[in-house]
Amino acid sequence: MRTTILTLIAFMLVASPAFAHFGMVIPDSNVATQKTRSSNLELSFSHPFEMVGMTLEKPKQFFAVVNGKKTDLLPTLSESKVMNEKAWKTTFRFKRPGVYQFAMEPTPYWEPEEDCFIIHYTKTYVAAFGSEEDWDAPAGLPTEIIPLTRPYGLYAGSSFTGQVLRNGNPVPNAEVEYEFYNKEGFTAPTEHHITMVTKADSNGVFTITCPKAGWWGFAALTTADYTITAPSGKEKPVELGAVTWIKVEDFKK
Ligand SMILES: [Cu+2]
Repeated sequence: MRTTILTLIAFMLVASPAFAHFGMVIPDSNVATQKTRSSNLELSFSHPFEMVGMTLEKPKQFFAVVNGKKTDLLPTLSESKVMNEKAWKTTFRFKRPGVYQFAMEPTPYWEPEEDCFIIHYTKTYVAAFGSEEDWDAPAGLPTEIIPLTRPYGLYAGSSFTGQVLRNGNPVPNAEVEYEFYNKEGFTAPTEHHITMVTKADSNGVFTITCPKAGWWGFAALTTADYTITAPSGKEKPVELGAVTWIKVEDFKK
């Protein structure tokens, strides 16, 4: 009896961090104004609702795209901690108006529990100095979500519609996992409320409603058409994530 309970507890300890992980690129604000001309960005690989961190090795790429121009920000990253695990940070100073996309390509993450590698191409948006330009432009990632809803200036309770692309083509029936960045420590009513799931239609288009003010992450998951050699020497599949983070806000008085 005791052994059974201990086994069960051990299983739960192992199993509990198995909820979805998300690449995360989170700025301290998704709007830059003349008053706040810069933004601090945090890059991590985490379980955002449970606030459990994982290790993010130095990304392969990290860049800003605005008005079709790409700026390499990899050299500006310095190591930091998010949720007690290795993460990265930088400060970006906005010089001209535009909708800036910040995009990260992490190094492949070997996940023994899922017997696969994970690569989450992760991006977010900062609108600088009132810009409304090109918020639906691709960042140029191998897989990404193209917003059909402007991805900033949203209220809590708004819905967000996006299209999942892979190599520039829509991904029919793509599975999209989504989670809330649970900084205030809310408790999920059931385990199903930690990671929620929706499916895209035949054009790769999905809609998700964000019921609470804060950051929401959407991860459209597909399997790569290539494999990577695992530490065991065996070839293993690669989960690709097209991850987008948006912020929704409460009304203010
Ligand atoms: Cu994980």
